[in-house]
Amino acid sequence: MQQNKNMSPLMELSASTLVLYPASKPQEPQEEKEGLVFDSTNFQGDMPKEFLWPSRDLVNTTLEELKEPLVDIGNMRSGDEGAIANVAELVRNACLKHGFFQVINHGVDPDLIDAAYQQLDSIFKLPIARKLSTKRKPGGVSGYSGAHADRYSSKLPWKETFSFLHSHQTISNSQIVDYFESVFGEDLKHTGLVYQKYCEAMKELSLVIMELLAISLGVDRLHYRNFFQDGDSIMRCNYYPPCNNANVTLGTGPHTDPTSLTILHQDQVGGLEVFVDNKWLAVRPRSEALVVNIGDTFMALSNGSYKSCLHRALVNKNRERKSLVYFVCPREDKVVRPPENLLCTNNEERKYPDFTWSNLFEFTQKHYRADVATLQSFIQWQFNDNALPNSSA
Ligand SMILES: O=C(O)CCC(=O)C(=O)O
Repeated sequence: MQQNKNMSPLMELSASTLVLYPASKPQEPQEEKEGLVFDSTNFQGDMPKEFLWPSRDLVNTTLEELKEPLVDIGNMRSGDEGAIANVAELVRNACLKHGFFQVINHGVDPDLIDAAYQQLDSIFKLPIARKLSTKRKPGGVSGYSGAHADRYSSKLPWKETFSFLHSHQTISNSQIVDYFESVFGEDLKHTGLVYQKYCEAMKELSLVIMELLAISLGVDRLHYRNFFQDGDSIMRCNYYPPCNNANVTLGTGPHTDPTSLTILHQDQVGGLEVFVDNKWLAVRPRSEALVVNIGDTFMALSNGSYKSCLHRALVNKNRERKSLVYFVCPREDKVVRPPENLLCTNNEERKYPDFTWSNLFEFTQKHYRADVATLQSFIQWQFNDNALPNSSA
């Protein structure tokens, strides 16, 4: 892959983050592992070594909360340009610093959010064999994963996940219902229907957030909306069982999201934390709000000015925890590059070369466990001529 002559050397990570979190090296694709089956009720005695995390990752939360802005996104519907400029400024400041904010008045029906939580039980309370029959294939997006034990053999996250694709291009309004029926049969058709509606609502909201991000960056208001209009997003349901040894493990280890934008709802248990100013800060659960954060791909689309920040999720000794996560992604073959007028207005050099989401996704699924340096490692790996054959524009 040729380096763009207008591009500066790879962006530096902040020194303090690097000290705590050195990047790992890209690996050859791993064979699918059999081995451990995650049934949390069997692991409440001595913690199996696979779930132990190094002390640097377990560094205690400071009990301080992140001071992320609460953004009234209802203003985007009001047409009040002054109010829109004010919320865009809040978003800009948060994204320049750590990339996290919460949105309120988002227009997603609270009953739909409740229903999405209820349906989590329909999946995760199934017998283990039934869940394993829908197991995510190596390198794939959709299906069940128990502690990612089929991919990794150490630092396993204390959680179960169920993920599925939400393609924005598909005209059919039953793609998720169809997926649920195909893996679970008729029983979970209603569950599929709930997530179908939930994903449609997330897609609509994400496009409004894209407009707000464009305004906040001073680029054409529709630029990112148009870019993501035909995206291939991913929905993930996270279930964190209670854990007797909550102090030696993590529900989700420290990572940045390789995707573009994440829209998350967490239940009232709490546990999401963000690494800012060299400390772990808690994101306060707010039932009426959705947590939004910038991922690596949007960081590239903003030419590095908006931050994709390290975060993790703790587990709880006594209470199960659930979260609903919608990862907004571009269409897989779209070329990721910042808008020209962003570069011209700021007279900036390119911080990252062109890439496609499909290549970055494949890198994270086959060669690299997402951490603080995923994007830098991916770009280095592409420079070393490991571009995958489908990297067409
Ligand atoms: O459950 C949470 O609060 C965080 C989940 C997360 O970061 C992820 O699924 O990538």
